[in-house]
Amino acid sequence: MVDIAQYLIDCKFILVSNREPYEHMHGSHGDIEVKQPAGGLVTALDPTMRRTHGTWVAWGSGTADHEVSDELGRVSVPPGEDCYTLRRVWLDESDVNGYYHGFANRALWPLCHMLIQHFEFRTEYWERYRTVNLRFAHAVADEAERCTGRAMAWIQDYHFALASEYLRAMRPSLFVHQFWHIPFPPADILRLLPIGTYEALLRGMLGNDLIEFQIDRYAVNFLDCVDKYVSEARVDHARQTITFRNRVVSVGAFPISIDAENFASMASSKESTARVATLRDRYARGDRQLGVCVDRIDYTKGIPERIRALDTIWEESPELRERFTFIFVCTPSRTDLPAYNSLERDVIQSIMATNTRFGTPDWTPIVLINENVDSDLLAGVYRAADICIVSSLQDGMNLVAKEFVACQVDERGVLILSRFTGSAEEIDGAMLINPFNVDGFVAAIHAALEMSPEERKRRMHRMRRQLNNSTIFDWLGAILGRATEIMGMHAQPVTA
Ligand code: ADQ
Repeated sequence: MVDIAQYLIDCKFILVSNREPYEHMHGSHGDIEVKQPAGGLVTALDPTMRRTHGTWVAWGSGTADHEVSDELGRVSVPPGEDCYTLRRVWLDESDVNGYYHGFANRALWPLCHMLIQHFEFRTEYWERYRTVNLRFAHAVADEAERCTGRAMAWIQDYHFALASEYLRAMRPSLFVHQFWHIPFPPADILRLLPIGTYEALLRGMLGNDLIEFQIDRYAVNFLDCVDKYVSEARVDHARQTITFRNRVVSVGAFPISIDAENFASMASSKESTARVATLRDRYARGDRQLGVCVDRIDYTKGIPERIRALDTIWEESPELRERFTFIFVCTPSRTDLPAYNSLERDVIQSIMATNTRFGTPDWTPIVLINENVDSDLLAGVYRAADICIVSSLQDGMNLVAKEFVACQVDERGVLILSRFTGSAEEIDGAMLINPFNVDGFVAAIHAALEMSPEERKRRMHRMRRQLNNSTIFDWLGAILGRATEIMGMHAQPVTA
């Protein structure tokens, strides 16, 4: 494993994200519980923060967060170990509605995924987004102020497109970089924001010294947008740099990954092995096969398109009824937004309709697990499956595809993967689909079901090898390596 801390010697590390790594919640007996949200980012960055004793700035969203933090919102974490500082930024209901549910999730999220039928802009959302970005910038500047040596701020995601510009005005010499987890749209889509807003968004992002995207295409889209809409910026497309306000901003592709070893070991545990045997005995005896998919219920993930493809295959090929079962693991997401609620209702109704149409007393075509599942349970389901379908309409990377590959320790499964995911540009060995093309999607499921064990093994083996050479630690090492390299160049005296 790459020792990430090596990049941060003598440099205070300030991480910024919307979600916090530890949430203090009021328990049912008047006590306070600490929750660590599941998810790759926290899992990967928490050990780095522990070792580097940095500061993590995030929205204090827990019901008991106020009680355990000081007057500046600071608290030492992990509780009892006190390795690093969590600096909480407080948001009231209007902030959350405008900044988070509003501009971030109703405007930027659909726009970046090019699903413009969901795009909604309100001036109030934008104003709150600006206010909250400014509040975060103040918190980061204050944290940087506390250290005597160098400091580096690393901002996560589309919630903070403006924070780096504000920070730059407060602390001109602070090194600031940002990882953009979702796609970046082409110029014709970005301009659906009001005139003035999309230029402000781009100028905001140009407050960074380095902007990291998942794949090169998103970086290219960003450079094109800056070229078209920020008249005072000079874009060098070949070098992927932008000269802006006498500074050079670098842009690049840094595909995120997972802790592949950890997933493989969860999938190989004694409990998982027993779970795999039970699942296969129930769903994949003889020539029957088991399919799986795992998602947050989000309109970007192509869930209705997937149900339609399965429905079509059982409709058109009656001989395949009872021959394969699909486990749908989907967790409700962003339930404060109407589009997400109605999608969840539609997904449940269509699964019930498919099950009613084709199910028999002995066979349920789609087994729905509508909840958040522990990752060790997930690892067992991934390992047991013969097929995994990822059918996103657009997706920055998609970690489910990588988790499935990591957990396929028996190398029996086929990955059917949307060509509109970042993963599709990285993983070589999946069956690529266009989820909008019903017949192509159905043909891919047919081909996957019929693929020989040798071919499956060959493809899966290749994908596993690639994944093991490109884990989340390689991703972190590549980003911090590039950031410290640029930081070093900034520190050198300029010679005429
Ligand atoms: P997401 O849109 O959330 O992430 P994805 O990359 O697939 O998409 O990550 C989802 C994570 O949630 C996976 O780790 C998965 O295991 C987990 N998950 C999903 N459903 C679950 C369930 N029912 N129970 C338990 N866990 C579940 C955003 C971008 C992606 C990008 C990531 C990381 O949209 O494109 O890959 O950030 O940068």
